[in-house]
Amino acid sequence: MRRWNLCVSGMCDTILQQAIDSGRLGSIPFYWHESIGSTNQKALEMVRNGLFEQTIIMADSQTSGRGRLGRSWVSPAGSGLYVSIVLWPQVAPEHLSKLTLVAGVAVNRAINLEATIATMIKWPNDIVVDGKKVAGILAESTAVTSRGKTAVVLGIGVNVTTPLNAFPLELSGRVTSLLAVSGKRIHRGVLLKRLVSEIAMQMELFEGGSFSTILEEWKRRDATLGKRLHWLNSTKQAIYGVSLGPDKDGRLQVRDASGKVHEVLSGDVTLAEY
Ligand code: BT5
Repeated sequence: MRRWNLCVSGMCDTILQQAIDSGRLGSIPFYWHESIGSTNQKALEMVRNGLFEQTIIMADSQTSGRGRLGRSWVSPAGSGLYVSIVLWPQVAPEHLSKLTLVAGVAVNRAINLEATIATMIKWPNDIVVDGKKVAGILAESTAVTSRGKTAVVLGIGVNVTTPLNAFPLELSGRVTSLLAVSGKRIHRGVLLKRLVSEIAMQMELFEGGSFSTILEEWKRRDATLGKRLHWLNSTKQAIYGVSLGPDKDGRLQVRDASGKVHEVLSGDVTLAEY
């Protein structure tokens, strides 16, 4: 129990230890890596190599943890949750882009329940507290596999007990951890178990056609509604406006100064003080 910082002051992360030892979290296959490039990369490779069921890949640390748009995810050992969950969503391919929002609600709920802090979601994938990022989501899908199904790898990173001095200087003041905000040392296994059960619940709603119910909850946690922001559109032109929140399909609506409403499909929005 002394490996991978699974015990702190005599309190051990028995859920994580059991998952490591048994190779399962409940009924779901569980793969643990002490150190890995990226759990998402590994999960995608496993799918390409014939994996066909729901699976969890988790690491104590990542050397090339990744975010969206080629960015990186800082993943120091022993303190963060770095996990990829391979899902096989029973939805038409055009709905897959909504999964980031579905996962956002699940991550938000899991954190609220275990850390008892009210997190908000910055479209599309940042979980924030007082404007500081505490968790991020990276959903990546594979081409249709030989079994005719599409896998989605849901990568989730949460700063659980990550010391704030473990982050590079450029992130200082922009990131935080559950410990820093709540004062609670939550075991990663406890958070993971809750996360997996919240994802199962939201996926059931999503696959049952109730995205609107999920979106309602998402909107109650919208960190940018009514705020000024800007982003680069597909022709790299900066568009400035006010966030109207996501539409029924989860695309962000932004109204510019002329009153024109723009639809943000992907990319990044930056909150602006102007
Ligand atoms: C994300 O991307 O927020 C998605 C992060 C997903 C990470 C998980 S960990 C398990 C799985 N395996 C992987 O390889 N990835 C997933 P994005 O919205 O692009 O945000 C990236 C930006 O967040 C960076 O450019 C930094 O500004 C900031 N950042 C990096 N590391 C951070 C951290 N640990 N906590 C908070 N912010 C961070």
